[in-house]
Amino acid sequence: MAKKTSNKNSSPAQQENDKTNKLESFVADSTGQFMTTNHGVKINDDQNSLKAGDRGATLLEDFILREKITHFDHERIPERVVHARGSAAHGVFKVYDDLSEITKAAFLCDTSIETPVFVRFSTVAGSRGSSDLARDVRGFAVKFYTQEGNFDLVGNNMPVFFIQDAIKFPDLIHAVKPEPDNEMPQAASAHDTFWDFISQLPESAHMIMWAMSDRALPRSYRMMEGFGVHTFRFVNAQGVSNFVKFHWKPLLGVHSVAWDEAQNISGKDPDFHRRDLWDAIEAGAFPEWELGVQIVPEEDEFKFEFDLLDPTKLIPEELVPVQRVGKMTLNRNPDNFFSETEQVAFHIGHVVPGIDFTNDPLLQGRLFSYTDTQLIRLGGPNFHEIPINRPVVPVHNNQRDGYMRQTINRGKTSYGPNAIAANDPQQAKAKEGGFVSYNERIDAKKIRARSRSFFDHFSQARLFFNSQSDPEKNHITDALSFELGKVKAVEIRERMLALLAEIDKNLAAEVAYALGLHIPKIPLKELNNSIPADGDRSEYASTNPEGSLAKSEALSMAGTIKDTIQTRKVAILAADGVDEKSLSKVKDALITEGAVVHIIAPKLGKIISEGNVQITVDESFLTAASVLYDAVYVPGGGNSVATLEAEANAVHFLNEAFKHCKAIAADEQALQVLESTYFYKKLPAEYSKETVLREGVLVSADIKNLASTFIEMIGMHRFWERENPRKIPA
Ligand code: HDD
Repeated sequence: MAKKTSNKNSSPAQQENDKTNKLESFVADSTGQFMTTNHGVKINDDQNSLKAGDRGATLLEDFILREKITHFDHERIPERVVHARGSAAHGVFKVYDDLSEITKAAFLCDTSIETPVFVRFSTVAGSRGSSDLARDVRGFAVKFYTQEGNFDLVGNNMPVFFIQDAIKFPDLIHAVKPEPDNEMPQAASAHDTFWDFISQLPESAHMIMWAMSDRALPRSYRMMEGFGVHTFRFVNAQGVSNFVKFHWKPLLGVHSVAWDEAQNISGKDPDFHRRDLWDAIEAGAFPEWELGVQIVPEEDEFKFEFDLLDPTKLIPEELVPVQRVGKMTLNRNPDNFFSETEQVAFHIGHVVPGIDFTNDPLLQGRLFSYTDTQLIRLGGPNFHEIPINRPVVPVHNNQRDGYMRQTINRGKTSYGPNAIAANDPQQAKAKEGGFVSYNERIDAKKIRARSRSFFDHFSQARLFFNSQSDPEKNHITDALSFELGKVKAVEIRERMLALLAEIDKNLAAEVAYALGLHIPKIPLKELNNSIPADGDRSEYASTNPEGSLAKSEALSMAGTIKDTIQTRKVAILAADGVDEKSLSKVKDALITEGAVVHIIAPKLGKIISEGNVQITVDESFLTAASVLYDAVYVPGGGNSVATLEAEANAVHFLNEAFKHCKAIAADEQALQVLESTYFYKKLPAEYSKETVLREGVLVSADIKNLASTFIEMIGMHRFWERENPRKIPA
């Protein structure tokens, strides 16, 4: 007999809130249920179609077959034109203090309100099935289900953008997407059309620095910053407006992987970021970010060297500090990828009273694009009725009909004014929560143009580059050398070199060296080909002022949070005959600090320790790869060490971990395994704690101290400094 079961997953990671409770009425769980048709008729045979005789033709009458195949034939919807590849989670947001002085948005004014959120992270260029580890910008879109309606903060993990005007967005995306004749390459900007476009668009210089930096290769979605990019407005109850830039600051710090590693992960586990987010939430290690705001009073609009409306500029934190005003915690995985993650519809125009727009021309164009794209993607104007998109407050919009309408609106009137229904639904006064647009004064001629205040294309690109640590700078040089190295047309490479020379002569020279080219001298006015037909080239020339700020610490990842190993993945390499104490002491210490530890052995099943203890193996060398871990430990035990030393996969594991600058530790008894690697002889002869913390390789007989130093090392994430001086083949 079919039995009714609760459709709530019993995992401790499941957390309820207003939104998830509302979603519950749409959830179906087939546990213990009979199979039915779409119309509720119980199905007796789902294995065979209805035929005229045993071997006969299938009958048109078979409604069960027809219904099943028809639904299957219609299962796909268009993927997002950008940000197609993504993953999402539910959570909550809470403000720390009452912000009513600067905004009347209720969810930011009351510290007792817990606002449900749904957050989707994504890459931009790749299609739905592409690798998580592409070198790309990451989307960071947050839907706040507030008591005043939905507010969507649709941002990226980089604070600026490639273009200044939305009219160039289709060009940018056409250039970066696979080339139209052969649909190659997938999820990669390293091809001619992208750099052809970029090389003629100096306004992209700043964003290119970010996109070529380690920010484009996050270790985890949980270790990325997020940015609203545009300057928005906060408006308080008195109608006073302040400009605001939104930030998300991850509590695990901002960390990345190496490019070679990213390429390997794309093969070993293309779902790496998706899995990482899912696993952390399932394990109860809930990802957290603080919401930050930079506030600029209206009267300071023109006090900066750049235009606040220009989306290729950030406000350095040295000029306007980021105030941390609240915390977001992701605490529940979706029940169904398609229904939630795929069907969620974000829109920069979803704002609530207290939050408003500015005239940033990129923002203004986005205000059109997002609804428009949902119409084609989700199939009609009722996409707001899809469960994940519904606000937690009632909707009374006087709209009717359209494909897939779900709401059954009662009554005769869907217009206003109406007398029949006493003008219901009523308009809300501002004090009743009605949205009133900010009363910005506009006094201007209609003109198709770019403001001169948008023409400094290089000073912040240089500020970003100069703010990077040496390893970060090297990574930018390598990334550009790789990307432009994949470009076939020499003139595109040369134009890029000229652009790079405007940012930093050394950077341009190093990339030129890698490309075997010289930097051409192209005057600033020749660099920009993004000019109207009647435009005068000189008038569209970029400016390149020095910029008064030499460096901004916040732009580098070097100074990020490095004192936690929460959720870091550590591999312990072992075989039969391992010293169980050496293994367990380190393993337990790591787990106590919140790390995830896997024992990797030549084969799956159990290994037997020196002292005859059975130890469960998590992965074999066949299924695991060093690129999927943050650190490696090799415990002692004579036979285990001898096996690992002779096991090419174990030695490769260590070599690769070293190449990618990860923390490596070994019990002194396991020294000979390390001696079989390429890197061991490259380490400095004199070794001290300082050397360990610089080089990230530790060998010790004192397991207790080894464990605590190893934890310190893993917290540092990567030892980028050793990357170039100690290059090894792996
Ligand atoms: Fe966009 C999706 C972020 C400029 C047009 N965008 C999309 C997503 C993110 C961003 C995170 C994925 C949302 C999700 O997970 O469903 N987009 C940005 C940022 C931009 C930006 C930070 C610049 C500051 N976008 C931008 C412009 C346009 C668009 C200038 C068009 C004129 N974006 C879209 C879109 C998408 C989209 C075509 C595709 C799928 C969707 O909207 O829902 O409308």
